[in-house]
Amino acid sequence: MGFLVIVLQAQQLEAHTRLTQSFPSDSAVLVEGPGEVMLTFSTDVRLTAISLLGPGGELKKLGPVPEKMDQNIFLTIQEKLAPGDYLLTWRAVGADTHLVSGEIHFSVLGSSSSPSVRVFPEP
Ligand SMILES: [Cu+2]
Repeated sequence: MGFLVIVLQAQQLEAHTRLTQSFPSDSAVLVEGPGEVMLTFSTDVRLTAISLLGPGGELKKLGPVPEKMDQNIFLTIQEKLAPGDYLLTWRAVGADTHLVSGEIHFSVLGSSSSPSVRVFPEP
């Protein structure tokens, strides 16, 4: 494997594909749940996997993964995201056939700005 990688790198002097921009961005705190996910790469990519995990590890439905290679990848989020923490995980094949992957963490705040306080009944 090591030898193969060296040969490919010698022939491929361009930089490897990387994620240059995303919506939501990593560590973003959003007032409302986003309706879409956008990933922008430095070259065309073919997206091979993407998942969005919500609070409690619940998998959220995303729009169809585009089949053709593109530098900008859009997917719709097919349900309203409740307040909480989310993890978007993606994997793609870059134009140089190298695999790239990443994780984006973001949070959705509640529409009410006051923190929710849980009041338990007195024993
Ligand atoms: Cu590469």
